Amino acid sequence: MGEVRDCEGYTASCPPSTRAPAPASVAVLSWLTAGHLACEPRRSAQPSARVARTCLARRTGACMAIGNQLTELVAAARKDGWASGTGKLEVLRVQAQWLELTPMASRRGQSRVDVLRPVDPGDAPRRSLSATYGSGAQPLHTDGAHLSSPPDIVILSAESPSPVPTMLWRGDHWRTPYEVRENLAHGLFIVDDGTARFLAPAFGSGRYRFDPGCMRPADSRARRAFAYFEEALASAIAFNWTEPDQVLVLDNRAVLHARADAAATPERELKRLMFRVKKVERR
Ligand SMILES: O=C(O)CCC(=O)C(=O)O
Ligand SMILES: [Fe+2]
Repeated sequence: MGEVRDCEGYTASCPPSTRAPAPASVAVLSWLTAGHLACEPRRSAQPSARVARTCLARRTGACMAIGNQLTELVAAARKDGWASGTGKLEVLRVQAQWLELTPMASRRGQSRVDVLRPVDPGDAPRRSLSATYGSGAQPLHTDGAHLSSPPDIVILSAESPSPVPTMLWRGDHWRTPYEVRENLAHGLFIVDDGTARFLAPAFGSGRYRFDPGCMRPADSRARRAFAYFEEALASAIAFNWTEPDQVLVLDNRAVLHARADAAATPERELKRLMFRVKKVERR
């Protein structure tokens, strides 16, 4: 039996007491769900009207809310900063099509699935973190900071467990001391992706933007903001990649992340998807 969620939000791999009747068209959808979807307690009684509306049931005649797992992960990440689960990236990628998420590439002309591996500085793209830090520990950063409109949601996934954690730090800008907020909101950085340059603060339009690979301080407030994020690493929380097919969904507006030192694990590999939320609510 594949692990397919039906419109009630259950997966077929749930314990029998919570298992929904097997849907009629599991085979039709098996390519979508060729992997393990986490069996979590159902949080909402009904999937959103949108999911129900866009349910593939319309085409297959069965009632399946394929947007459900990603809907829950994204909603949790937007509330808590991050959320994790288990599943195949290809499945989430398909599910994203049913949500208000626009996929984007980190650099023009690149695939929308990034493969993140430890690389030596000489092999890394210009202005990337790897160009400066190689396979060593990365500093806290947001993804896509070189873009005028960075991704809102980042999904990281690891097919295999890794002993190297991803460090997570969630900022709470409006509870941050006033002087620090001033540095973050008014210190200006030069953002330089190697082709274009522009000035931007580390916090603006309700989101963080920070990446020492492509941003350097242009004034003293930005230098203090830089130091603030360097110190924040000490209070970051380790997310451990302990199981196959783990996924980590990040609110890239509110959370900075960093890979710990991966020099001893050249085989470490994460895949990444990035999205803009079509309707970003104001914070
Ligand atoms: O490998 C990781 O844990 C994260 C890597 C990362 O954040 C990046 O390359 O931008
Ligand atoms: Fe990153």
